[in-house]
Amino acid sequence: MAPVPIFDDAPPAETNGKAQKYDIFEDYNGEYRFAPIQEAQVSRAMIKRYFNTMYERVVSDVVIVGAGSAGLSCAYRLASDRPDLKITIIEANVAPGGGAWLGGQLMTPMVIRKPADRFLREIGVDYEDEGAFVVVKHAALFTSTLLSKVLAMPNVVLMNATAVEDLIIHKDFEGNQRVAGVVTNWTLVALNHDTQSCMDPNTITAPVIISATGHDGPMGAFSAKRLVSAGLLKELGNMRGLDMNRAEPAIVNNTREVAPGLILTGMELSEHDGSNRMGPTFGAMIASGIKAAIEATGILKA
Ligand code: AHZ
Repeated sequence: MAPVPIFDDAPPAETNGKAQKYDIFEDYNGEYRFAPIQEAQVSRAMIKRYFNTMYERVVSDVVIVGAGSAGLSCAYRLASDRPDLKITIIEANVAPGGGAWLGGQLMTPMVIRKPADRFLREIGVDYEDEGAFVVVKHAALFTSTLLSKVLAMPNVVLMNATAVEDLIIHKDFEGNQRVAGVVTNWTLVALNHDTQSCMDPNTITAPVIISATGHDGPMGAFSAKRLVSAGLLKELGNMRGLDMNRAEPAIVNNTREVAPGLILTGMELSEHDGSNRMGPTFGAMIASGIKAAIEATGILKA
């Protein structure tokens, strides 16, 4: 069988200085013709970029775990303030966005209390003003706009369908422990450790980890729970009942480095601290994400 020629990249647009003529044609009356391609080119185009990115991001400046409303707000602010940082977001789900594709109880409008509405103007999301709070007509408008802005930032990498399944915890000469990175695996692998063996994970080291994995659930509150089993936290506070007026300021004002090298933001913090949940109001997720970005900048400067 004749060998199949394999190109490393797409066919060059120019050959020997002359524009290559492809039989392409953008016509919607039955004559639409694509530039030629080989299946191997498609695979290589993806593999090369994905694994080059993975290779490069093994050492990151900041890892954000979880791309829900808190994680994405954090990524937006941090990447805007510090375009020099390599910010790597790890999201367990195929679809980033966490619970912010709906406003609450499977309903589409999203409520955001003032003054967090300023963030909506910053990212260009329209809303209706109800006085003390604003309403975005569809939560997906907020999430997709924020996600598109975060992904367009050159210093941000998002690896979705990838779960953080452990923390890297180093000990210095004085015996102090510090979170120094995350252990990752493709989520489908992470979910199958009970059925298959030898599926060892990968590592990403970074001086700052920001965990935004939400409240307890199949994977939620991951880092807070790991702090307990690793002996860095005595016990979880466990999220308390719903109280919007207590919950939102508590989450924002308590967003902090809870263990050396690890910042918690969003609802994960309620599990760590034992603070209330707020239900379907998202201002605290935005403001907590922004505060986590400010905290991270402070740690990196110190
Ligand atoms: O898939 C999770 C989701 O997208 C992801 N995640 C969880 N564990 C992970 C792990 N590795 C990687 N081990 C992981 N990713 O983290 C994201 C969390 O998003 P979320 O929307 O659940 O949390 P949030 O804190 O950004 O927003 C919470 C929104 C809530 S819950 C609530 C209430 O229950 O009262 N109220 C609000 C506003």
